[in-house]
Amino acid sequence: SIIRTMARGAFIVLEGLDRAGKSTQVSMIVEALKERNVPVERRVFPDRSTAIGGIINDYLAKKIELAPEAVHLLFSANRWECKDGILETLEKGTTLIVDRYAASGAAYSAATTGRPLSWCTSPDQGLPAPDLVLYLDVTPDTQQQRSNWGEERFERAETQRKVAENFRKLSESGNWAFVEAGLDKLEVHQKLLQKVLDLLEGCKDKPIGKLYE
Ligand code: Z5A
Ligand code: MG
Repeated sequence: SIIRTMARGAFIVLEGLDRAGKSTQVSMIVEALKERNVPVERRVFPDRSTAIGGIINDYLAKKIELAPEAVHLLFSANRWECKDGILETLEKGTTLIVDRYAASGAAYSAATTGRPLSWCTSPDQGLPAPDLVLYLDVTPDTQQQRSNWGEERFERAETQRKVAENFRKLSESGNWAFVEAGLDKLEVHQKLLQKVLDLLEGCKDKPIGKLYE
C-alpha cells in the first residue's frame, strides 16, 4: 500500500462577479506564498487552453452562439477534464490558487438559463471540493469603474445582480469567506492572505472533499 509521507496542498478558489479583482488577487497570493517557500500553482477557469476551453472562449467573445444549457455543460466539462491535474497537484503537496471554479459555473448559468440552482450544480457533483472559497464582494459602481467593462457576454447589471444572489445562496454550503472588493488592492490582499495562511496548516491531514456530496 502507498503510505502518504507528504502533506497535501490546499485547494483555494477565488470567486466573485466580473472585475471583482480575482485575477489580480490570485497573482498577489501566489507571489506571497512563493516568498514564504510554500509550493503553489495557479489555475484559471474557464481553462481556455483546451479544445473545450476554445469553444467557451469563442462563446464568451460572442464569436459563436450556443444554447445556454450546452454552454453550462461545457464549463463543467472543462473542470472535469482538469480534475486529474488538480488532484495530482494537491497530492504532490502543492497548494492551488484557482481563479473561478464550480460556484461561477452554477451562479452564472442559473442566471442565464433560468434553471434552478440545483440543476446547475449537478454536473459538477463529485469534482474536487475547494478547502476555502474566497469571495470578492464587489458593488456595481466599483465594477463599472474598472477597465474594459461591458465587453463580454454576461456583463450587464441585471445579470450581475442575479449572479450575486446565486453566489450568496451557494455560500451557505462549504467554507466561504467574504471580503470587500472595493478596498485598495493591497488591503484586499492582506485580508485574503491572512485567511489563506490560517487555512494552510489545517487542511494538510484532511482528505480532499467532493463537491455537493
Ligand atoms: N463563467 C461561467 O459562466 N461559468 C463557469 O463555469 C466559469 C465562468 C468558470 C469569464 O470569466 C466569464 O465566464 C465570466 C463568468 C463565466 N463572465 N463573464 N463575462 P473571466 O474570469 O475570464 O473574466 P471576468 O471575471 O469577467 O473578468 P476579469 O476581468 O477577469 O475580473 P477579475 O479577474 O475579477 O478582475 P481583475 O482582472 O483582477 O481586475 C479588473 C480590473 O480592475 C483591472 O484593471 C485591475 O487592475 C483593477 N483592479 C483590481 N483590483 C482592484 C482594486 N482593489 N482597486 C482598484 N482597481 C482594481
Ligand atoms: Mg479575471
